Amino acid sequence: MAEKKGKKKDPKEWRIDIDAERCKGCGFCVEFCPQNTLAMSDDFNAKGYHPPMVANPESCTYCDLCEMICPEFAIWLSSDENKKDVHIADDLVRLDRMPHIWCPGCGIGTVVNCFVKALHDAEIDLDKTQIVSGIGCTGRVAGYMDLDSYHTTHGRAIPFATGLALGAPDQKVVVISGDGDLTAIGGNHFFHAARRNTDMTVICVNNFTYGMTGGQVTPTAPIGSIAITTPYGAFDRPFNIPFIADSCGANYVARWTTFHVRHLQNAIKAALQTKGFSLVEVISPCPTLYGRRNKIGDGLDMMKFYKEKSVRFKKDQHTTADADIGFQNEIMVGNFVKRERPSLLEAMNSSLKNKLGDKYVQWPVPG
Ligand SMILES: Cc1ncc(C[n+]2csc(CCOP(=O)(O)OP(=O)(O)O)c2C)c(N)n1
Ligand code: SF4
Ligand code: SF4
Ligand SMILES: [Mg+2]
Repeated sequence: MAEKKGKKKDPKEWRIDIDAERCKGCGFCVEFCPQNTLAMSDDFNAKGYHPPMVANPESCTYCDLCEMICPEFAIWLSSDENKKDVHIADDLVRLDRMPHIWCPGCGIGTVVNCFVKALHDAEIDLDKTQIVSGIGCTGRVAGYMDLDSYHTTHGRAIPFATGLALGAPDQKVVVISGDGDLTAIGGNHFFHAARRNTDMTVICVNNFTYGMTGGQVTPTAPIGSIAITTPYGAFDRPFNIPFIADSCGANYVARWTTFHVRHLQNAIKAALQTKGFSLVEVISPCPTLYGRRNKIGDGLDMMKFYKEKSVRFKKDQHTTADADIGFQNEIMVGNFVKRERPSLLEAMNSSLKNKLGDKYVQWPVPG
């Protein structure tokens, strides 16, 4: 049974388990533990990283933030009494395929944790949930999920998902892919899925770069960003993804960073529970190709940067047009839009019913 939020768990029952060999030493768990329970150990694992250790067990409130933030699925809370002795991602992620391909300090694994938690929270039928990715480092997510999943072609995750959403409206369709995949080669599909309000949740992992192919500039890279293709700094106006989704009429739009694991989990849950098109953008570190070149630093430095630079969206003061991201500048985060525009199938049904009357057989719409 799920623990109540904020309720301190009994330390006699709970403990922190660490798979030291899975750890890539990013330091997220140690840095962001609100109780300073963890410390990096002096030991090395077989890969040469320092894993964390439980330095101060009495201080732990068993909040599970370390479990959520660890991109390697290497630390989790266990309890014999509550029959929990596995990682939160154990039932939906193929942990037998770990270590994954993502670099130390990459945020994609953290997004997967938030996604898994949200899938459980949303209480959707996981046997009727379809995960679609394009190509890229983020595109690998589909292959690591232990659900019906599709690793499609670059830029074509949304059209593939559109086919699923129209042909099998009883399924919950989720796209998880990168900023290059969804807004460069796949940008056209993104606009139209949002405009038509096609029933799908899109999670866009925005690391401002083409990670998988060596760090070329993407349409979201802030002006001034150094990439292998913009050695003197990007000069094209970048896309503001929430603004685009909002302008196209998406029913749900949010942006968080990988530092904001709880907000991200809740935003993905809300997106999954929204009919029509929902979009969650996640600003996520690519330390290897963006952080290093742009002198922000490693994954941990990038997470601290997000913590320091994030500003909250306020409905009475801001619109999504204010959510542009400037180079090394503030990042506006929040749940920006919730509206109830008819979905594509609802609009089609009502339009054709209107014209054709009883001759028209209603297409099933997601319940
Ligand atoms: C049609 C096509 N064009 C180009 C590529 C090469 N390619 C593979 S992944 C990728 C970019 C990935 O960037 P993004 O979607 O941002 O994902 P990330 O790796 O950053 O997570 C590119 C250009 C390809 N596989 N197919
Ligand atoms: S967050 Fe995970 S990978 Fe990073 S130091 Fe902690 S256990 Fe290791
Ligand atoms: S290249 Fe960047 S996006 Fe790809 S796994 Fe490494 S850190 Fe992550
Ligand atoms: Mg990218």
